[in-house]
Amino acid sequence: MENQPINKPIIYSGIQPTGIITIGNYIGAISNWLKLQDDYNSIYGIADLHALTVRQNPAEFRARAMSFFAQYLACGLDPAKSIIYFQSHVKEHTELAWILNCYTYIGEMTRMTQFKDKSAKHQDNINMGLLDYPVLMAADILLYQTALVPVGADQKQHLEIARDIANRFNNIYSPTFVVPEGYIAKQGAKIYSLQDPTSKMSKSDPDANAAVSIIEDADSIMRKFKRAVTDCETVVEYREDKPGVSNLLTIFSEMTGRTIEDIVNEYHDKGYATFKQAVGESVVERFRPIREEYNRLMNDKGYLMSVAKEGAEKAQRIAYKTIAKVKRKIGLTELK
Ligand code: AQP
Repeated sequence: MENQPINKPIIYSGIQPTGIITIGNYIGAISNWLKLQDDYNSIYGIADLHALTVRQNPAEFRARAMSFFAQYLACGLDPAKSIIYFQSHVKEHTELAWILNCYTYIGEMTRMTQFKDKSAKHQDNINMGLLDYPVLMAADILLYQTALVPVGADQKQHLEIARDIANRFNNIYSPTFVVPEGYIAKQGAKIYSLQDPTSKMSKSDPDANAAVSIIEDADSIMRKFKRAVTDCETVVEYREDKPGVSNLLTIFSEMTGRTIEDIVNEYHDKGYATFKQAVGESVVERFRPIREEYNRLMNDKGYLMSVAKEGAEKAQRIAYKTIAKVKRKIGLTELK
């Protein structure tokens, strides 16, 4: 990234190290990161601080964060082109989040859909972090003067809040933050659960058949696609009243680069069993090299740590400039 022209706009995105990285995360987020990493100065974080909003087993959490980091690299994120790092390694995230808290209203946070959903799911642990999640996300984005945030459709509301906070701060003081735009792809922005095709594929779904990991073994992938919920018709068509089949068509199209129309033409009357088999195979083939590279990388923890260290150092150099500017603007005393 340091070799790239500094005037390239900045991209920021991340995934929380919870559950598994699903094919939904890949299609909705990571595949776009890969497309964009040549044209932008990209920064991709493991959002480990965000993951603390839900109780984690420390040993499993540490292992999962490293596994996610290896999966980022195995997918093709390139440390020579992009900054790839752990959010918790750059202390400016929490520093800016605290400051931005003072420019965010409680009512804005309590109306967030994700807060409502997660509060319902974790009723025994509705902590301040869960409420504050979007402010930390705003801090992640604004810290790097991000122009573009490639995310899935479910993050649109959080992105809007980040824009509101940036505008509010800029209006009170003077232009300080770049106001970020979202990048939400037209197709694949929301991949649905294989068991309930009206709700999104979630990486912490307690039903193991609902989501597929990008490093899952071939047999398990095939089994899940064979069991995918469809409907009681037999025709393969992309229609609103056929959410299961439509979801499988989107996945198939994303895996192969073929248009949905082309796939429908081929599978329209072939029956669901043949269709599901083909979708499963396309997923297995697409992720086979990623899984192999992931296994190789996980045997080289020294390399993974060196990439993480370099990423954190580069990220911090940018973050430090923003936080210094913010502190100056709001009137905190500088140590000279
Ligand atoms: N189903 C999806 N389709 C398309 N994009 C998706 N994203 C998430 N799910 C889909 C995008 O992936 C990025 C990371 O999001 P996240 O870390 O919030 O993961 P998640 O899968 O959305 O997490 P869950 O399901 O809420 O589980 P927990 O609670 O464990 O984190 C984002 O860009 C998101 O839009």
